[in-house]
Amino acid sequence: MRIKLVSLEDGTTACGFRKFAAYATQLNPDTTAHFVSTNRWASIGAAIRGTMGGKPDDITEAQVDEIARGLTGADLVGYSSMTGYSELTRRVATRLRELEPGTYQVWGGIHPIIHPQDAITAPVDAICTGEGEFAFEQLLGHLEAGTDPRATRNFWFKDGDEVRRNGFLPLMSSEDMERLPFSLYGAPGEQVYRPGQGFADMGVDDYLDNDGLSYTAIWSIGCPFHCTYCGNTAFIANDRTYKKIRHPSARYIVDEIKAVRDRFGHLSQVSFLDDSFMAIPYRQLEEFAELWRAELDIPFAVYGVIPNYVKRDKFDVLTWAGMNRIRMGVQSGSRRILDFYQRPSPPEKILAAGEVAASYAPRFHIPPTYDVIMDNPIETRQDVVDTLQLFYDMPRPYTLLIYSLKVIPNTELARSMEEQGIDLEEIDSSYLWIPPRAANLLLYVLALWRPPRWLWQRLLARVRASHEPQPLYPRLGIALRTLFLAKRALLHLRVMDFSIIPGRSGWLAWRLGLVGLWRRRMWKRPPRPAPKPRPSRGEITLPLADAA
Ligand code: B12
Ligand code: SF4
Repeated sequence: MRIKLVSLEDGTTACGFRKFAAYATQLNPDTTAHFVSTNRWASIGAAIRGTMGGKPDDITEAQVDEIARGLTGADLVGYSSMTGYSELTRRVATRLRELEPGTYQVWGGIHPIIHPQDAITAPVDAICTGEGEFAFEQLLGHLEAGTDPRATRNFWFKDGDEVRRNGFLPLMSSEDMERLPFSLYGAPGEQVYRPGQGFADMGVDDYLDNDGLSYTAIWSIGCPFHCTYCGNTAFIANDRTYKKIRHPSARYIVDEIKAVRDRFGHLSQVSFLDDSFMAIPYRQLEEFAELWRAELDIPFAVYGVIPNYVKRDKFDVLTWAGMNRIRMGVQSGSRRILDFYQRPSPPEKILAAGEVAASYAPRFHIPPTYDVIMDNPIETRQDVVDTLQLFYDMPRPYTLLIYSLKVIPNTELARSMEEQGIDLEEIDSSYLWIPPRAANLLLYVLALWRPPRWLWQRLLARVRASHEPQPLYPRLGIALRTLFLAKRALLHLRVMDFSIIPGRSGWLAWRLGLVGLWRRRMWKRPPRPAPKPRPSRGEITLPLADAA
């Protein structure tokens, strides 16, 4: 069977899609993976303007046609996308249906999991509402045997005018994950869409444009929390065991990265995007650290750090192994808004976690990055001031990733906003744009420099509640963001880290031996922490995630 899989997420990172595609290729070797990705360099201008990259609706009808034509000639086409790319997916599926009405079309990925009621209205035959691997294996078995696939779990099917909503397969266990092939990355036949040219073989430059010298990995899946704005609310509603942290062995993830490095000698840094990496118990992190240091010995960053799980012993052993950066979710400094998001990380926990995180920088780490969500229409002026004050008080150094609230449909936040009569459409449009209001600009100021207290109080006087009409300062916004981005880039370049700097510059530094030289001569790491005594026999060591 000829299968074409396509990730429409405007980038080639697509971790879940790559995992799924590796399994699908193992099942059916005549499978190719396609990526729709615009040039990352183009997004630098957007970042300065305060937008978050290209908008999928900027893709013209001619380009949609070109993408769809590139997907013809297959028996089955499988799409993968998040909600932000759902409209594009719908447009491509519609065009492909016109070009080749007989192609079996399936849509998987985050959007059909979180909002299946919407995804199933696209002109596709089925949507995948859960983990793809084992479900797709069953679906494929039916299609190959010519039997009716419509009872396959983790899928909804079109059945004439009706929709057949099947239940879920059990979530994969850690043992199941251990048996999965490594994510597809740099495999022969990977295709990337180039506007005006259609799909072409992916080359090293495409990987460099998307990931720099870095590789994005996911070791564990799951998060014990349940913040209302997060897709987790939908995953947990589908299966409560999603709260448990599941992951293959440390051996597996280290081997996955070694396999990437064998293919791409330039690989010099890894970013872990697990939802809750630090919730993995200490022993398993220690085992990971030992293998990492012995067999890879390159820097890695940990994203998705939750303040409640910031523990010095874990930081020590991971930093000894090579951790050089963390990214932590703060989201708000207002207790009221944190409660509204049902986020059990109150300001005092955030400050305590910030104390630990900042103490590793700049000696061992690039300053930590904190995520913050602004422009929530239910925030009062005091809530906004509380957020700004938290970052004013936060131990330095740090940098920020500032987001404008985007309400993901079908999450608990979407429901509670609707109950309060908030216009979600209005919030949706602000997601790709961070309005240059006083509060948002003050965050950029804080990421650059802490003003003296007297000046800070005067600046705070300009802050308004998010829903209030207020002046915008677009020119100042551009100036501050330019400085902010330049400072971020410098913090990385100082340690020859090209994980957030796409393109050939990092590759050149690597080719000239500068990356390796810096690592051998300049990279500082703390001594190995003393091994903790092993639990005595009979002691119970179970929890899938450490207690919060
Ligand atoms: C890694 C990650 C990223 C990475 C890589 C993107 C990626 N898709 O891998 C990066 C950093 C680029 C990223 C960016 C963003 N992300 Co993100 N990201 C994640 C994260 C943490 C893990 C994704 C993952 O790998 N999960 C594990 C894998 C195994 O699961 P999976 O992706 O669902 O894949 C499985 C199934 O869906 C299925 N499947 C997938 N494809 C297909 C295809 C077919 C045909 C079939 C049958 C099955 C199938 O099989 C897979 C394996 O079981 C998730 C949170 C989460 N827990 O999922 C957020 C998440 C996906 N991100 C989210 C968001 C909002 C974003 C941003 C918009 C944030 C922002 N404001 O900038 C950007 C979008 C950028 C872009 N260009 O797309 C939201 C999406 C919500 C939604 N409804 O769309 C999530 C759910 C987090 C949240 N807040 O709730 N993200
Ligand atoms: S801690 Fe992060 S991943 Fe976990 S539910 Fe909250 S936002 Fe989602």
